Amino acid sequence: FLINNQGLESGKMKMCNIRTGLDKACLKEAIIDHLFYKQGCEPEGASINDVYLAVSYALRDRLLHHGLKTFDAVLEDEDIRLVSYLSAEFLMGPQLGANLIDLNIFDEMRQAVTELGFDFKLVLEQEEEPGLGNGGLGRLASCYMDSLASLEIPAIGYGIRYEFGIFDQEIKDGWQVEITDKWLRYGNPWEIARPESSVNVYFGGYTEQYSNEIGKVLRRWVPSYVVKGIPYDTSEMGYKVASCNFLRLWKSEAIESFDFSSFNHGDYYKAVMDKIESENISKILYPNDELYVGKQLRLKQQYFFSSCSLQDMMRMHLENQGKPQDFHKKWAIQLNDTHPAISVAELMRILLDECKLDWKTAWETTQQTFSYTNHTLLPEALEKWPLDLFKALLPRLLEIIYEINYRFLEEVKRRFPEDNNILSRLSLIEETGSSYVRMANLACVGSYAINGVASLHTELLKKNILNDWVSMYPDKFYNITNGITPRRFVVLSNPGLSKLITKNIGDTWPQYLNELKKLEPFAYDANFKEQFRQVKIENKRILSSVIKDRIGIVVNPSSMFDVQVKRIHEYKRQHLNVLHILTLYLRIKSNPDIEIQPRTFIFWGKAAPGYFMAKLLIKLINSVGNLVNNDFDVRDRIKVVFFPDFNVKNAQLIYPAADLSEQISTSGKEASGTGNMKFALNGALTIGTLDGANIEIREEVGYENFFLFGLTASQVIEVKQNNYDPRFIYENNMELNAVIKFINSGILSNGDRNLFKPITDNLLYGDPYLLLADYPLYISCQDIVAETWKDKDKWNTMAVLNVARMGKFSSDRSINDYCENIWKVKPFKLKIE
Ligand code: OAK
Repeated sequence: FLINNQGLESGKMKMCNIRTGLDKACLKEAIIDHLFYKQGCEPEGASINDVYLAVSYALRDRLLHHGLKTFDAVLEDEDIRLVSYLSAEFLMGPQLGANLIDLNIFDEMRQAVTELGFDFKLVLEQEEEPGLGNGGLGRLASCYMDSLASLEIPAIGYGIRYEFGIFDQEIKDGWQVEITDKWLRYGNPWEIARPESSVNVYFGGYTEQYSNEIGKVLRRWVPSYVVKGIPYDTSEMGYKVASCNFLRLWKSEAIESFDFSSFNHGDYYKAVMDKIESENISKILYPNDELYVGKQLRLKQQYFFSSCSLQDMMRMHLENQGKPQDFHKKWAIQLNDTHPAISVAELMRILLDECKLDWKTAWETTQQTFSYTNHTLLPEALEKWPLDLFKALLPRLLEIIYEINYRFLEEVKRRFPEDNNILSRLSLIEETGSSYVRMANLACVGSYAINGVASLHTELLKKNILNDWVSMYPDKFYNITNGITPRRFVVLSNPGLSKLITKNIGDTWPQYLNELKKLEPFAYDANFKEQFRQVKIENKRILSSVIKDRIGIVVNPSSMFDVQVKRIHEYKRQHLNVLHILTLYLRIKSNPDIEIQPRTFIFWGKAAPGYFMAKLLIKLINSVGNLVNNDFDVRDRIKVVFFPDFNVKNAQLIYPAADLSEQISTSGKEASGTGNMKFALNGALTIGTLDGANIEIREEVGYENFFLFGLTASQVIEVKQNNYDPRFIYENNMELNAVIKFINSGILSNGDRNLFKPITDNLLYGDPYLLLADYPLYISCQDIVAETWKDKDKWNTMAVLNVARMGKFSSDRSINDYCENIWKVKPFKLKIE
């Protein structure tokens, strides 16, 4: 089949391939065909959803050709090692636009749809995105899938096909309300179910000893129930290349639609309950971001998708005449945090119990298969499963973990005969009163490589939570700084900027993001800067009109858009931003004619449903908005907007429209951040602490093009060790004092002086995230921001330099790092004749 962009040559009749043709005429035919045969309607009677589905099916046909060819070739070739990215979350975002960009037929499709009489923008908006992730970790997984495909690295992403993804957020009376995310309700045209590749996953029961044919004593698992995993595949096309990977997500089902034995015995209820219990496993994504909640269902989810995925990989490997002990030569498995870490024990189970390898061989194979990425420095995010729960659910796995632990601790003893404490710290089992299985330890012992996601993060991991592992395995550690895909986060979401860049430096920058360096001279070119400014203002107008339509607040597109979008979390310090807003507000109140640079403060983000403080913070932001936006004295100079429902679709609107990016976490808490990269790449300037990838962004864009404030990670530790007293700061800083008192004055809360006390008390008595320590530095830095904003020419120069110097943060660079240093895999260039 053909992969080209040739339109019909005028005057010549050319048959078009309705499944693969990429020109406008073929696309039109394909859409009409799908409208008729899939949706059962003629174009005249089609709803916008019919059109969206028909367009998507037409596109899926084209992707499938690439995908099937790729995997036919790579599975058979014994020299090719594939990457398997195991992740409990993939925050994919809308598929249609991204796939059109990858296939390089965005304009052709737009014309085809328009000529058929439909509104292309509405068609794009029709898509309900799969929100199968919470935030950073899940979105990173999807950026990496995009880069793997674009770099032609054969790969499969494995995860869970949650029926309900991350909740939709509504705001009622200033409070967050969670609504079930029914993303599948109108069908998902991108996936293909493959029931013939289903696998069984076992749970419960007990283990026992038995003798095999030659009298060897072995152990086996006698489980008490079984669940079926059905794979659903979504193509993951590379940008302007022929090869195509896929994402394989597992849905859980009961093994029989009815338990007939219970049914025949009259236990109808139990029969139906078993079915429901099995299907519950892939029902819902846990909405907690960096907060571990030890729920049994969550452990079931983790084991379910790990086991399904490993069985699937092993099946493909054996079908292609691979030997079990060579599994690692075919598959490099990346563990996206500890959620799939149970895979280490599961691969051992498969190699020992099913493939009948001896322990030593099985362990060598396992240890050469896995690598592990850590994504957090928060102790409360570290997963450890209560031993009893683990044993009841996965008795054979626990037995294997005990054996791994026994052998490992023997090795530790040999290495550190003098040090008794190191044994208990490195043990896979925690025994502090209650006993737990430590998932990070399992991941560390079972992997040949361990990495953090930004330089500072890796350093802190090595210094603190994984320090003993460094003593044990110094060569296992790597840093791989995160990245983002420029295809989705510039080409698709910021067409104005993309065109401007392409016009000046050519069109290869989305593949080779370092080429943006060629923009540097334009930072001093008045003509270019004027066009750059126009692109930004147009993006701000678009966002302003969306804000007006959705929440009814009118904002001024020429004010500075000061944006903080990310999960709501105390360590991310949305409340520090609020303290600044109230500082400005009180300055205005005490002198209404004071000069204030007009600013629109935009917040966007979800709070975990059980996280009280985060939810109260949302209420605080909305209360401040209510006050400030309607205060006569403010005269629209500052506006505060809390935009509900942060997801990828909305994110694509916001990054291109931001002037100032708030990256203000307490130093040493944010592992990397990736929103910081999306903003800077779209020409926003950053106000930020020396935390996560901010440090590297600042190094790249230049210190003079970054607004830095705050304590460093080591100062944070020092301050805490030296009896930090937030009240002292409160009592000695007049502006801060007034702001805190104002929050509790009742003015923000209909006279209720207690509503926000949990927030202010937390700041005054403890302040674990050091907001008050950083407050004076933050406020002076914000004053510098405002001063700089006055000089628009200077601001634009800084913004252009930010764009020009962000090449390092392409996820292609991150994936190349993984390929070269960790996975040792090479591209496979699919040729399509
Ligand atoms: C979520 C659950 C458990 C552990 C970590 C996370 C998570 O989302 N971490 C985030 O990962 C991103 C991708 O590496 C980082 O950019 C964020 O800093 C980190 O908070």
